[in-house]
Amino acid sequence: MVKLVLVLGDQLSPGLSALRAADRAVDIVVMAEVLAEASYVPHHPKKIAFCFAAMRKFAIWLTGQGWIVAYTRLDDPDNTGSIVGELIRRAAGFGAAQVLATEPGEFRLITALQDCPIPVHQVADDRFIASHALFEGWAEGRKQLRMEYFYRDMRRLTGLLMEGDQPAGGQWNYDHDNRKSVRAITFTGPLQFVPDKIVQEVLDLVASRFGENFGDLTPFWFATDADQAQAQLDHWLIHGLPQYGDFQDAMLAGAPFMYHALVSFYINAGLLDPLDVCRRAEAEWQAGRAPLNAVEGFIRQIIGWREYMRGIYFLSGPDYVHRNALGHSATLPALFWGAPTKMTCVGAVVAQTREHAYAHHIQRLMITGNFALLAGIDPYQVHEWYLAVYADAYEWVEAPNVIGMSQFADGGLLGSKPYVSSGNYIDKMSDYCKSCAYKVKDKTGPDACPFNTLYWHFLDRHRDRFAANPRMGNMYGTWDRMDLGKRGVILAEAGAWLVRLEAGEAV
Ligand code: FAD
Ligand code: DLZ
Ligand code: SF4
Repeated sequence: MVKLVLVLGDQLSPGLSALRAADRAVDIVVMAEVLAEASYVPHHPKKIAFCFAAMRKFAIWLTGQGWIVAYTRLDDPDNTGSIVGELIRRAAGFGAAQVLATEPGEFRLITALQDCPIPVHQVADDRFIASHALFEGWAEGRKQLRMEYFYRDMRRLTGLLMEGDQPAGGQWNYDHDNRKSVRAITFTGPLQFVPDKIVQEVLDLVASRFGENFGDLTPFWFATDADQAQAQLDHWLIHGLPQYGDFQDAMLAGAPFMYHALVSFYINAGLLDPLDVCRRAEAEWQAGRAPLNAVEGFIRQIIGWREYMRGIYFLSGPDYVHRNALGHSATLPALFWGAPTKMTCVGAVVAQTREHAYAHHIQRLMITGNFALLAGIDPYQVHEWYLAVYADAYEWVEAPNVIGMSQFADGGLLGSKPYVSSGNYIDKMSDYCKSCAYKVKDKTGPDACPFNTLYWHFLDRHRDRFAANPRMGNMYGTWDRMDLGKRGVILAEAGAWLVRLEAGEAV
C-alpha cells in the first residue's frame, strides 16, 4: 500500500529517518510550503526565503534520486495552508492510508501529526547524537543538570578530540582561553551566494507575501543547498576557525559575523550533518591548521550545547515555553522591532538582526537577552521574538536558549545562574560603548549606562531567589556594602528608566 513520506522544511537531509524507512519505488514524498508554518510567528523574510528555496532544491534533488515528490508551493491554488491539510489532500489524491514522518522539532507539530485523521507513524530524528532515551537516562537521578558533564559523555561517545579515554591536550574545556577582546578582525565573513533562478522566484514570492515582516529580504546571500553549505563550511574552516576560540565572545560594531561559522542555519535545516562538521573541525586541528582551544570550543557548541538544548526541550515538555520563574511581565518594547534607542549595543544587534536574520551567541545572550532579563520582559514574548527573527530558530533549540539560558525562566533547570551583566562586561567585550549616548563609566546620573542601574535593580528585586546562590554571593556582597543612599538613587533611576521604556520613549 502506498505511503506518504513527510519531509519538513528543517528535514532536508539525504539520510532522513523517514526516507530510510520508505520505499522509493512506491511511496510518495510530500513537501509543502504552507501558511501555517510561515506565519506561526512573524518570521524574518530571509528565514522564510531560505526555508522555501532550500525545500525546492531538496525536492529537485530527491526527484533526481528516483523519488516521486508531491511538492506544494505556497501560491498553489489547492494549497490547504497547513501540513496536516496537505497530508489529507495528498492522501486522497494518491490513495494513501498512512504517513511516515521524522519526528518534528516542535511539540506543536508533533501533536498536530498525532491528531491527523490519517495515521502518521513518527520515527525518531536520528540526526542528533543523543536520542531522547539517552538524554533521559543521563538526566535521571541527577540533582542538577549541567552541560559540561553531558558534553564529556558526548566526547566519549563520539570519540571526538579523545586520546584513548582522556581528552586531547589533557583538558575537557578550553573556555578560559576564549574570552579575549578584539579591536580588529581579519576574517571577511561568510560566503555570499548570488541568488539563482529558483532563489529569485522564492524571493519574489516572499517579498509579495511577507514583505511587511520585520527584516530585510535582500540582499539575500544564504546557501540554499548542501553543496553551497559545504562550501561555506570549508571557507570558514580555513579562514575563521583558527581564531574562533580566542574571540568567540568578542563583539565589534560593523562586524556582525566576527569569527563565527554561520552554519547553524544549515545544520538545523539538514543541509550539513553536525557530526561531520565536527569531524572536519577536528581534522583541522590534527593537521596543525587550527589550535586546540578553537576546535574544542567549536565542537563543544555542537555536541555539547546543541545536543543539551534539544535534550532539555524534549525532557521538559510543551509547557516549557510558558515558564516564568522570575514572574517577569513587562511588554517587549518596540526597540526590539527596530524603534529608535540610544543604547548603541542593543540598537546594533537589532539592526544586524534585521539585516541578516543573524546575531552571534554573545550578542543574543549578553546584549538583547541580558537587556530583556534586566528589564523584566515577559519571557514568552522574548521567546516569540527570537523564534521569529533568527534564520536558525526552531523551537527545540531556540526555547531552551531563550527560556532557559537567557531568561532564567525555567528557574535554573538549564543553568545555575542568570546571565546578567552591567555595562562593564559589554565594554570589555565590545567597542559599542565608545559610540554610545550613554556613558558606561557612569553608575548613576542622566547619562549613566542603563545596564549599570538595571543590573542592581534586577539583583535587588530577586534577592530572595539569588542571594543564597554561591555563584552570586560576591555580587550581593558588593551591593550590600554600597552606601544606602547610593543604592536608593540607583534603584530610583532604574525604576524611572523602566517607566520611560514602558511608555514607549526612545531611551
Ligand atoms: P558558532 O558560534 O560558529 O557556533 C557553531 C555552532 O554551534 C552553531 O552553528 C550551532 O549549531 C552550535 N551552537 C552554538 N551555541 C549553541 C547553543 N547555545 N545552542 C545550540 N547550538 C549552539 N541557536 C540556534 O541554532 N537556533 C536558535 O534559535 C538559537 N537561539 C538562541 C537564542 C539565545 C538567546 C541564545 C543565547 C543563543 C541561541 N542560539 C541559537 C545559539 C547560538 O547563538 C547560535 O547557534 C549561533 O549564534 C549560530 O551561529 P554560528 O553558526 O555562527 O555559531
Ligand atoms: C520554518 C518553516 C517555514 C517558515 N515554513 C515551512 C513550510 O512552509 N513548510 C515546512 O514543511 N516547514 C516550514 N518551516 C519549518 C517548520 O516550521 C519546522 O519543521 C517545524 O517548526 C519543526 O521544527
Ligand atoms: Fe550599551 Fe551601556 Fe555601552 Fe551604551 S554604554 S553601548 S547602553 S553597555
